[in-house]
Amino acid sequence: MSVWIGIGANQGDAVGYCRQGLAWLAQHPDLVLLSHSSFYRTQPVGPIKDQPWFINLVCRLACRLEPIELLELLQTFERRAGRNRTVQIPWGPRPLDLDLLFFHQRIIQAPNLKIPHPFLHLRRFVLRPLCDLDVGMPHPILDKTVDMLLKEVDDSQVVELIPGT
Ligand code: PH2
Ligand code: MG
Ligand code: MG
Repeated sequence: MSVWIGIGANQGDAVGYCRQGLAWLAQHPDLVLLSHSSFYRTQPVGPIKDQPWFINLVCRLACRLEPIELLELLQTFERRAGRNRTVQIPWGPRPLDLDLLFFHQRIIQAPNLKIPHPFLHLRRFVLRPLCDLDVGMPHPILDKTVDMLLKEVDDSQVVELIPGT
């Protein structure tokens, strides 16, 4: 039982922004960074294919915040990395993306916050690193473990391990 964040970046020093994102999470007084997956180089998924490949990983936190407070904090970190949502193309390039994937086994369907993340079961770049840390974690809506979801996901999405990360 913990909170899971997906980290992504595909602008500038993407590995550096991901490391910075981890550091900001680790330094926050209401969070404990418990572990993170390896880093992966991943092919863009979604409507915009013509953009740089992403760096993706996931991490696991202990968290004293409510989900909405954590969402606001993640958005603060994204802005600190130079992200400006008002001028950014949805699904397009971004210096740092911090997505709330799971909040324990809670299900939240608010207009501004959906947990589990509504697309995570369709994304190899999320499922592959999740399986590094906990293959047996259940998806609270789909009632399948993350390794079952990884076996079912579209395997044409290229996800390459970056050795040594
Ligand atoms: N994020 C998106 C859209 N497409 N593709 C990859 N490989 N990795 C991402 O993090 C990603 C994406 C929107 O957030
Ligand atoms: Mg996001
Ligand atoms: Mg995202």
